[in-house]
Amino acid sequence: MDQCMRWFGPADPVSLADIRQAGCTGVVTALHHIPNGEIWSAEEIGQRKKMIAAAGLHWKVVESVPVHEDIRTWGDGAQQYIDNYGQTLRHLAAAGITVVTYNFMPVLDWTRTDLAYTVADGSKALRFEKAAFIAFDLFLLKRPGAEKDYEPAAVARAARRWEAMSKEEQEQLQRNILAGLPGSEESFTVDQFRGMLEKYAGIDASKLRQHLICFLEKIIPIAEEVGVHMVIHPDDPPYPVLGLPRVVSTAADLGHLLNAVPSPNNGLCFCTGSLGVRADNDLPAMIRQFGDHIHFVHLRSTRRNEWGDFYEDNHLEGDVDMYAVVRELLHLMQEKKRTIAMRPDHGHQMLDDLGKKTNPGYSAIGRLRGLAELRGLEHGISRSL
Ligand code: CS2
Ligand code: MN
Repeated sequence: MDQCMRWFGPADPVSLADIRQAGCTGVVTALHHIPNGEIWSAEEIGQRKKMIAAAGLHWKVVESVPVHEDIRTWGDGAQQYIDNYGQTLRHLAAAGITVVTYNFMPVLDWTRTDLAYTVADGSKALRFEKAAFIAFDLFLLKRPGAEKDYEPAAVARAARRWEAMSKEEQEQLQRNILAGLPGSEESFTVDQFRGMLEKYAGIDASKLRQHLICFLEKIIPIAEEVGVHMVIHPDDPPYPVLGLPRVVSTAADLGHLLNAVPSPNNGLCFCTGSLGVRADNDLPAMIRQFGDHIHFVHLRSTRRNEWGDFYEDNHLEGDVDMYAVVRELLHLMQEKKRTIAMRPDHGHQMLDDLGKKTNPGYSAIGRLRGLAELRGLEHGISRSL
């Protein structure tokens, strides 16, 4: 696989030189300074590309060209934002950047309740705790009708959890959920967030899916014309949250999306960390089923418990069978004679990074550990194939 790391641009505390020393040949990045919905100009793309090349690296994948909320809700600006999106794809393709990641999660991108969960070895991981999340929904957001979404026992646990939290912990929980994690393009106050939820009032899963398909029907022909692979990142976590529908969570979802707009350019970003949260997602089987559409891979593992909580485990531990996943990917690449860009998706904050201000999930050393382990695994498997 093509070893990459995500880089958040010049303001990232992890430098391009760090990424190169980690053993990467490429970076995954985006023009985060351009407001969501605006066209990425050829000049801006060219400048960024040059900066990366000067560090001895390649810009392999864009993650992400964000999809504006007006496209997801099919609001007034949808057509204009789609036109802009198409123009950005043309500019990227002209610069030779041909894998473009996006997601279709309403309002919130990836979501966690705890950004510094201490694991047994003392490093810090990201965690999603169901009781805390439900408590946020019921007692902080006070979303109308929210109780109906949960079992009575889960509501009772959430109430106990909320009572036990200090005011500061409650505020921290709100920030963790609404302030936006690295890579998500938006952050909200509680009031703004309530306003966003209202925009989704009439949008259920089938409506959202329809909007995704309409978007792809307009964008995929352009992607085909200019030679770009559009790759969708799955929902994280892979189920509806806060009453918002999610349509990229399961094998059935992926199958539906690929069948609705059949094209080799309608592709997937296979994120094992997101999909692996569900026990009913058989990851190696999904790679066999959808392999031709996989053009970018995020490797990460989570560990779930009986309550539906999960935390991000070491890359080779947890619920994802990373050996089986990597073996399946190697089979795919060998059979099709192609290589796929891969990045370790997140890592623990550890060692020297514990004393530094880092982007949650995106500190250097934890990802370096993940990458090193994954490379070793790949090397071992490929030698024995
Ligand atoms: C996250 C997301 O799980 C992840 O990979 O870092 O920000 C992800 O990059 C976006 O949802 C992709 O559009
Ligand atoms: Mn991911």
